[in-house]
Amino acid sequence: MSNLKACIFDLDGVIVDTAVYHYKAWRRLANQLGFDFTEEQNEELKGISRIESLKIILNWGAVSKTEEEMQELASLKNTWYVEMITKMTPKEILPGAKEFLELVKANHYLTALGSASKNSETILNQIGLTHLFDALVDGNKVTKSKPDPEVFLVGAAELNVEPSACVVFEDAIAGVQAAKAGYMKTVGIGNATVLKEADLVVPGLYEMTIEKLENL
Ligand code: B16
Ligand code: MG
Repeated sequence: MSNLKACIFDLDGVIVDTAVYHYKAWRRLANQLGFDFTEEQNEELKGISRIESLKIILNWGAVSKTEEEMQELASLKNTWYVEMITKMTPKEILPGAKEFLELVKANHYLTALGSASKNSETILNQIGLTHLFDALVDGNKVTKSKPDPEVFLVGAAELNVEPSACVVFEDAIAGVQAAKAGYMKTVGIGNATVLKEADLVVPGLYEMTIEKLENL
């Protein structure tokens, strides 16, 4: 018998793919500053907070800005990003995500969101999944970025569950490391070679079952 009581889900890359919108908005900003970056580079920004992402991008363009200018640029990018995510629909839920959330809830597991995004509530409302979460923890509630475990530890605390009774679903290396640092089980969503530190890797939540969960 497994002692797992709760499932904590990352948002971008696990429930929805907002990376495409982040990329469009960051690229628009970079272009305005006179440089460009590739979709491959964009991979490095997954799971990284808004301001940390901006610092990495400015570094790619060899552009230097003051703290105040960086806050303005991050906020400009966010305006463009929000314009796109407020048009999202339930059709954008990744395959199997809604079904797996419903399955774990039907099997009496608690659920939490553990995302770096400050826009997670907007996204969950747009795709109609808010009701499937017992706790929502995102970039508005924590100060330390993944791979720090804070976002997941706050999730466990809000659910009133020991970290060792939680499993985290993550698509980013930094997210898997954060879960490990919090002494939680981890299921990597994506490529097994990239996410080799996870206890189990599946290509998407459509491949997850209660049996796999109990065998972790
Ligand atoms: P925001 P996750 C992360 O979401 C994204 O992967 C990352 O690219 C983004 O910079 C971060 O959220 C912050 O997002 O600008 O909306 O606050 O994967 O942790 O759900
Ligand atoms: Mg992610």
